[in-house]
This record gives sequence, C-alpha cells and structure tokens, in this order.
Amino acid sequence: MAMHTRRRVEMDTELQNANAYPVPSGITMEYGTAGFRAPACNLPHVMYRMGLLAVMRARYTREVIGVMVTASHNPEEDNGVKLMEGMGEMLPVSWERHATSFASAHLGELRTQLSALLRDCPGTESSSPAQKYHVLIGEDTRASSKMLAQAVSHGVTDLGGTFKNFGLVTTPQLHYLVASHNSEGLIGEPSLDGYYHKLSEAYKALMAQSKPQPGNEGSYPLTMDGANGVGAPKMAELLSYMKHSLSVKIINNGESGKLNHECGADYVKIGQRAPKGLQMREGRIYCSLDGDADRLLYYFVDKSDTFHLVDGDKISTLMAIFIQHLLKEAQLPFQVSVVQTAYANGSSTHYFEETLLLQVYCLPTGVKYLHAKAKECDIGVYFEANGHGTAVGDALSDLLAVQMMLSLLDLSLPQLYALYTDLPSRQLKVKVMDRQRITTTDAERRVTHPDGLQAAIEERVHRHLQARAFVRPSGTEDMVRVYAEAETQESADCLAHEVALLVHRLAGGVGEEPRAPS
Ligand code: 16G
Ligand code: MG
Repeated sequence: MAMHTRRRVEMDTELQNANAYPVPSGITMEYGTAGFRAPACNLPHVMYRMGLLAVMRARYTREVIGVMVTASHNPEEDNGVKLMEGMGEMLPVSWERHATSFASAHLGELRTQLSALLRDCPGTESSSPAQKYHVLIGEDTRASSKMLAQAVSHGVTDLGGTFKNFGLVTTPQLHYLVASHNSEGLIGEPSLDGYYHKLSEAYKALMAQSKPQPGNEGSYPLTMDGANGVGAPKMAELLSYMKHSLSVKIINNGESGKLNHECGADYVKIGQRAPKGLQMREGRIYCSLDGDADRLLYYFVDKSDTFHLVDGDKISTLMAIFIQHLLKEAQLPFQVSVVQTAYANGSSTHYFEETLLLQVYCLPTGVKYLHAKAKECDIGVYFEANGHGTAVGDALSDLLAVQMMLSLLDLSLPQLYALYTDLPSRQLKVKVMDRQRITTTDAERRVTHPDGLQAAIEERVHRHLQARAFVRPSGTEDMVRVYAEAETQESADCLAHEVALLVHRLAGGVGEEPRAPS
C-alpha cells in the first residue's frame, strides 16, 4: 500500500515540463537499430520522453544510463537519440517497445505507461527516497543537439533523476563514460581524460613491440576525414595524448564544411569514392569516420590513381589474422569466428572460410545482433561492411587498432587490400509508401513480403554471374535499401537497378522509377 501511494505521488506531482513537449499530431516513430532518427524539428517530445525512460531504466538496472543525441551519418537537419546500458551496450530489445510507446504518448498515456512500467518491471518499483538515478548525456555537433539534449535533461529531472551533460562527445566516448562510471574505475577513469589516457597508453605500449621495417606502415602518412563531425575535434584531442607516436592529418574538421555532406564514411562507402575535394596521392593512406565517429573505413589510390576501399570486411580480416597470429604464438586453442551481415562482400566470406578456415556467421544488420552472436564465440570478430565494428564501433580506437596491427604484422594497407579481391557491388535506395511492408528472413537475405518479390529478385540474379542481391527496409531512413554484387561492376549496377525497379513496382514505390546508377 505504501508503495502504491508513493508511486501515485511520483506520477501526480512530477512531469512538470511535460506540457512543454507535446506530441505533434501525425507523428509516430519506432525505436530501431539506431534508436530514433527524424528531422530535428520532430524530436523535442521524443527527447523529453527518452529522459524519462532513461531514469526508468536506471531504476531497473540500478546503473548509470547514457543518452546520446545524434543522427550519426544522416544529414545535418536530422537528429536522433539512443540509450546506452550500464556496460555501454545497446538498450535491450525488450525495452525498445517501451521506448516506442513512450515516444508518441500524450501526457495522460505517459502517466499510465510510467505506472505500468513501475508495475510490470520488477525492480523499478522499489526505490529508496535517497537513491538518485543518474543519466549521462552526450551530443554531436548538429545545431539542434544542444536544445534536444536539454529536453532529455528535463525528462530526467522530472522523474527525480540527476544528469551530467558531457556536451560534445563521440557516441563511443559516451559508451565509455557510461561503462567506466558503472565499473567504478575498473575500465578506466570515468572522464574524457581517462578515455584518451587509456587509448593512448595502450597504443604506445603495443607499438613499442613493433620493429619498424623500411617501407612498412609507419612510413605511410595518414589523412583522416572527420565528416565535419565530432570525430575531428576528438581525434585532435586524442593526438595531443599520443605525443609523437602517431601523426594524422585531419580534413573535414567541421570548420567550414557541412556535416556528412559529400564526405564521411557513408559517402565514401556508398559511392566508392574519396570525399569531395580530397586530392589523393599514391603513397599516402586515408580514412573516413562518420558523423558520430562509430564507423571507420580506409582507402588509398594506386599508381594509376585507381581508388581502393578497405572497408569493414577488410578491417575484420586484419583483426582475424592478427588474433590468429597471437593465438598461434601463445599456443592457445581458441576458435576465432567472424560475424558479418548480408552486406559483407562475398569474397570476404569466401576468404574467411576457405583461406583463414574460420567459422563465419551472417546476422541481420545492426550491431546489437552481431555483438550478441560474437559473445557466444570463443573469440568473435565483427564488423559491418560499412565500417561499424566492435561493441560500440569506436572509430578512434579502431583507427589505433588498425595502425597498430598493420605495424605489428608488418603489412601495408595495399597489401591488406590485396589479400582478396572484392566482388563489385552497388547499393541503391528506393522510396516506398510504407517500408515496413517489406519483411525479410534468413538474416535479411530473402524477402517474405510482398508476395512475388523474392522470386522476381532471384530471376534477375540468375541473369548475372557470381551474383547476389537482397533488399531490406532501412532502420535509419525512410527508404528501402537494395544491395547487389556480381562478377563485374556493370553487372552489379545493372542488377541493383533491376531489383530497385522491382521494389518500386511490387512494394508501393513513390515518385519516379529509380534511375540506373551513373
Ligand atoms: C545503425 C546501426 C548500424 C547499421 C545501420 C544500418 C548501430 C549502433 N548502428 O547505424 O549497425 O549498420 O544502422 O542502417 O546498431 P540502415 O538500417 O539505414 O541500413
Ligand atoms: Mg554512426
């Protein structure tokens, strides 16, 4: 009874800021693989509600929870939010539905849902008055992020929680801060200084083991494209801790260009080209981050100025080789497995299975799926082809890891690239009325709805050599994504276009039919 009374009091007297965050009419959103993403103007009410949910989650887990305000590689005008768990993992799938229903709940419904959550989730109801629930907030460089982070903080304080807003941080830095807060220093000091210190000291210690050879990776100067996002200033901060052990030239550092516009990891991967304005030279190596620094891709040009991409598949190849090498040296019997998505290039899967003799798993897109599978393995290496790897995809630590592994294996980036030849591929997007009408199975490799689409895709695939194609609704954009690979670029382009046309015709395409890739 006492408990009941307290709950009522909490629900009735608080939420004093709720009226400032009404739900706009006609807007519903789903908490997807990357949390919520939408045009920033549609998000204040979602942010406020995620502040509330973060406190509820903190009550439930008894841990500090993170809320990151970012829309990663989306355009500057968008924004988004995702919650981070105690050890820096993603919000569990079982709570995603609470996030979805909170996001569009009007005040009355919100009170009901908060009460229901208190009732239904063991742990949330018991709260000693002295117990404070703490939320860490981070923001990317978008103009809207400050205001949206403030909306999160209003949600937190309305439920009696406390917060610390770290301001500008990369998404993985917030993961680190959350995990280090909850581990009471075991992971590292819970501050950005602690993060930089940990990374730079580990890098220096590992690099001290490498014996620089003439012509090895140490002599390839590195240029980093910061996507005009938060990764650029944060890399500059990290470099100040590295002293002379690493030198990186940073471009697209946000001083003049627009976030993710004609630069960044997504632009480079999708277009298989350098960021606009970058004059690449043979003998240098280049890498791109995305807008919140949780993706990393490398690239270079050869003598004939041909562009070559070292994507997430190739980075996981490097990691798998490096770990195999360490296991062999230490004579440890662990099995290394590789976890990929359907976007992994067919040649990479073949190389892992046939040359490195590793077990390969294919999972649906989204780090949470890959991470869960990797945890089941003795040693699980995972990267999405788009450059998103490891538990939080920290592009800064992945960059240090790549530099270190190349150096210790005495391998150059062109040598890594040459280990296997990617099949040419093409990605396209199609706008449809309702992308959720497309459903898939078999780790997104086959369509189950609408009827007839899968058979039609297969019929087109059979017209090409070494071909494969699949479609899936994007979790971050209102689009259906099409992927095709085949023996030649021409063939991959043609197949992708044919499949895009099928989606447009059979799945309720909007506007003009998709054009062939130019
Ligand atoms: C998010 C996911 C990333 C995935 C991408 C797919 C996390 C932390 N991030 O960025 O893993 O590759 O979405 O986007 O899970 P899409 O659904 O629009 O293709
Ligand atoms: Mg990102």
